[in-house]
Amino acid sequence: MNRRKFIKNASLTGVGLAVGNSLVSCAENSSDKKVIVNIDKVSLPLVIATWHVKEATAKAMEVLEAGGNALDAVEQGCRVEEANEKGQSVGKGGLPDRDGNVTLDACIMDKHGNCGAVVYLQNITHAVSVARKVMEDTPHVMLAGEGAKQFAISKGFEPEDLLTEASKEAWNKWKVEAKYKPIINIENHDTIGMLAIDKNGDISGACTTSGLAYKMGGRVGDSPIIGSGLFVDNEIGGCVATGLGEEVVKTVGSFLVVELMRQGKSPQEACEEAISRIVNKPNSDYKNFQVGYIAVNKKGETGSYSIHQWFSMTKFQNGINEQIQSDYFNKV
Ligand code: SD4
Repeated sequence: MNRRKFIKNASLTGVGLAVGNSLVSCAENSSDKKVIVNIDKVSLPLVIATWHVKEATAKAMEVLEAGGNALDAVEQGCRVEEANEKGQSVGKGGLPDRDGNVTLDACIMDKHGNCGAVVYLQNITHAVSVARKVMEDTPHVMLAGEGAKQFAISKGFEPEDLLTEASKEAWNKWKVEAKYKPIINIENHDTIGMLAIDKNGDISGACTTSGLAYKMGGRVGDSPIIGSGLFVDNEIGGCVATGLGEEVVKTVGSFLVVELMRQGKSPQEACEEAISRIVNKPNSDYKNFQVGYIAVNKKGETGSYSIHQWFSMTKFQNGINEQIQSDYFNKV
């Protein structure tokens, strides 16, 4: 059975094991026979993340190299950007909503398909860690607003003011015109979405953001919605999204990418197809917004694609931590 068949066979269940330079996956097929899948040339562990976030991927790789699992790696990696006050789209220092409140969305998903999320979380920097606590310490998947904040405090998270002087100043400038319009993001840093495969071949992912700058109070994007901003299936691969969350939610983007990989598409082909679903809608307004996807499959192949230029992925594998410019749809 070759690798493609392995990915295509939705009935397979199994685990991957990194052996030297190859991944051996033991799985059971529908006739309950044990099959051994040799996946050539995969080099584990590996980490990918949206945008230019080398410090975050370096932190995740440090966890993985020390034998840590992919779940710890993505959480620790995302925390680097949440704590970075200069990043104005995530965690502390995130740009506020139009009323001046910084509200965070985050989620996390593990190799078993367990997941946790927080939406409209205020005053807690490490939203991704609160999401993990929701996953591990509650019978729920998602907590919102004040309930999420009180839960975080009960778990020992310290409340703090997330609106930095720089973000307050940017908000004050925005208020002069107060235009409510999504802006195509061509910055080199944004929402962080991260996927990792650990030495055992297991995949986890996380996503954390302050969402659209100057959004309506109460607005929640794709980033904390399992299947939209993030999806992981440990048999197949994972995907995370960035950009205008409303458009990602409408196409359940990350789930779509993983399902396309299940059907045999490479991560690159799957990301391209998911973008084509958005831009080829009748009357799509895609010229006015950005969406980007990154994906990894069980084989350790990666892909990224966006509607517009300037999206990038950071990838750490084989000792190389590099920023890779994404290919994109709108070339005219
Ligand atoms: C959202 N997807 O809240 C996030 C924001 C983002 O690039 O990724 N911006 O819609």
